[in-house]
Amino acid sequence: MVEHDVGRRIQVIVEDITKLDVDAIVNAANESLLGGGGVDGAIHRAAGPKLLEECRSVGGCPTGEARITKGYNLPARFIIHTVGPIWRGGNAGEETLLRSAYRESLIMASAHQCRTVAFPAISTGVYSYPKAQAARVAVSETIAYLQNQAIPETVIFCAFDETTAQLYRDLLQSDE
Ligand code: AR6
Repeated sequence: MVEHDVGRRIQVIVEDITKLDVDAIVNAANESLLGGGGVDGAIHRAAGPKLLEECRSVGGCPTGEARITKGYNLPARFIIHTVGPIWRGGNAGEETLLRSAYRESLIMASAHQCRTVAFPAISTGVYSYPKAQAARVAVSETIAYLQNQAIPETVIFCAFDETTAQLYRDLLQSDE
């Protein structure tokens, strides 16, 4: 299926991602999948201790890949855990790895029939990826994916601050 008007399938919000009642939220995790700070810490706190138990049994996730667990106490049914790259100046394959993190998360969402999936701004916190460059990767990779896939129907970019949300909005507008 080729869908040309994918803009209508992408939303931008400013919200705590743990509050969203969607099929899947994406977690910006680390390779251990055993929790951490930032959005990862917030997701583990909100989902409850059974999430850590399931994550232990998953056995980690290489950078650029994705794994899926249940959502436990979250409104979201699934958590897709992905690992973005640590920013090392831009010449260490960071963009390729960040693209892969978005693409692999979307593939996981499709495989589990997730109609609505929400992404945080992967790698832009503790991992220091420049926010504008990360937003460009997130938007372009998501558009490319949705052009060839009917599921997920809707992708939400869930920013934690207004500045990040505006980066997404500007990119989506200039795409129209
Ligand atoms: N809802 C939505 N976005 C959030 C939330 C939230 N509740 N909390 C933070 N953000 P980060 P990374 C935003 O640091 O850079 C962890 O320790 C935040 O403003 O969470 O990929 C992991 O275990 C930022 O824009 O993830 C890894 O070790 C974005 O989420 C490491 O951090 C991502 O920031 C991963 O670092």
